[in-house]
Amino acid sequence: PGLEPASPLRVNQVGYVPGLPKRATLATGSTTPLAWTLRDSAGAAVATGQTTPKGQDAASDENVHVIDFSSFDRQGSGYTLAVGDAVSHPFDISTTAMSGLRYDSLAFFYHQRSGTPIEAEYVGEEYARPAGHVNVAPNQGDDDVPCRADLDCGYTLDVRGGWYDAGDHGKYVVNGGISAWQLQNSFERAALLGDEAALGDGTLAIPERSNGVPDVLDEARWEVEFLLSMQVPDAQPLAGMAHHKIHDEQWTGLPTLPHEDAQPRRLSAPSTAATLNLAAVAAQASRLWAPYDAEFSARTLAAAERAYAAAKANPDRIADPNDGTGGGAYSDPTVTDEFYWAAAELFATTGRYRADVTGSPLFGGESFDARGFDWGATGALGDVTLVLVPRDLAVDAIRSAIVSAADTHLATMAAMGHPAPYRTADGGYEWGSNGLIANNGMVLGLAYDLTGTQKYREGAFATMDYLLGRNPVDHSYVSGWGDQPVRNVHHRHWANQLDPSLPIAPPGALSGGPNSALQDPVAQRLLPGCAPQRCWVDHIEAYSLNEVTVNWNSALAWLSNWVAERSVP
Ligand code: 9MR
Repeated sequence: PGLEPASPLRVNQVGYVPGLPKRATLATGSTTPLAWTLRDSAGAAVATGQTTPKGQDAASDENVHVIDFSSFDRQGSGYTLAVGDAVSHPFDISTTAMSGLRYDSLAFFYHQRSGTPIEAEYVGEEYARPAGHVNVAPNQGDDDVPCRADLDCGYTLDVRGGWYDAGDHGKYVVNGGISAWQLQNSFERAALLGDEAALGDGTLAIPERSNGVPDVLDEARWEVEFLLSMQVPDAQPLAGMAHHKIHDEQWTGLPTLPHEDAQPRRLSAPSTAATLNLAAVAAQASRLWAPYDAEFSARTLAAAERAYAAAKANPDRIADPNDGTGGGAYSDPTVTDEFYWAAAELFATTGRYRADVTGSPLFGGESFDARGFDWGATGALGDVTLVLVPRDLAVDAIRSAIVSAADTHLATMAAMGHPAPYRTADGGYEWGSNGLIANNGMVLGLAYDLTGTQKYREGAFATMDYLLGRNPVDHSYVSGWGDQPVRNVHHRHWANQLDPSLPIAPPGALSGGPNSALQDPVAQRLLPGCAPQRCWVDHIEAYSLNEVTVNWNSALAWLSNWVAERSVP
């Protein structure tokens, strides 16, 4: 598994869009231009040209050429490119090639729901499963969860619901929070600048699909309700803070479906980062839910304000970086960014908290850099909200920062054989590189939203090209999408590689992607010495480079919604 032959000729295996650049990459020993042919599904040559040699490419450690067939715009499916003996995977040229991806990538979140049965009616028989962690043996249930023994907090919490983070069954406030934020932001952006109806009621296969509320908000609410439940009750020390996470005492093996998990589950200590994350996401939920559910809108705002005040009173409670047994640590030593993000969301919702926004050292677009944002770097999320939501605040510097970050990403991409908007200082790729890439694709998309300048639109689509197959491992990193998609993601249910009676990943799940630090034994065994963009294998046990998580899928969902909308200029 994972060692499928990689074609030296790499394309977006899903499709290209008329009027936009159409580029592929060829790895070859040749240093002079080569002839390429584009064929239609019947095998007839429909366009020809010459490759452009780009020389040695550091990210892939290959000598590469670019094939540019941008001028060919005839819509169709089953196109292939060929150079000599090298043939690409088939692909479409169509304004709707990638349209359905937003719904598959959002479906991921329903699959990950905890505390509820996953019904065949929404996911098909193959992916249906009983409710997890509802106190039915061997589960102990998330309805009455105590703190870790070393905390002795003296109360239990009912923290049913939420999404499982990833291939494991942990629920982590900082990561679930940013993911809910990104789904909510996708809707908010569409409502303010684009096509809100595309994410409206009836667009997703979920139980709430005809309740009069946009489905993407319903899906995010499944997590927001969980976040609220993680708050320390009144009259307790640290009231209003949020517990950092809840997960199993020990790691479980693969496969283990949620309802089969027999491990005791425990709350970790409250943290400042988790508390501010809750404040930010609940404040954002409050303004988005105002037209649909006044009670929930008020409840989320009250929780957000309570959390924000508690974080101010407890500004340096950092989650234990070594607490990685039975669940991920998700420790974040710097919370300046979380303070800024929470203040920005509270300001956008209420008009108050202005001084906390403008007084932050991050105000003015200081959060944008070449790496981008993730669960530990959240300042940019506040900036995105401040530029989108109309308020009486000068945001020119933030807009400029977004646009100049997009320029940095375009410059990075221009120098790469397989362009991706992500670079680390030492040229390596880190755990979750595909999530960072998709988030920087979001920055490119926003730069286009703000300026209308084509190069940013092209950059966002090129980001999708990389994720969907124009990469050195010749795979689409999105399950079910493309001719050679990832299948064996690290997941305790989608474990077909280990148990043929279980399914592979359902369509729309994004693999974590190349990780040159090789942080698991399978990666270390199979990939020694790999070039950064080649440090990937489609193996279920390679968790440091082939896991799925809510935060990477929320980035994919945001970008695929944007791409679907912007496929027509
Ligand atoms: O996405 C997280 C990544 O940034 C960290 O480097 C890595 C190691 O701490 O953990 C990743 O998150 C994992 C989490 O700890 C547990 N659930 C699965 C997550 C994705 O692999």
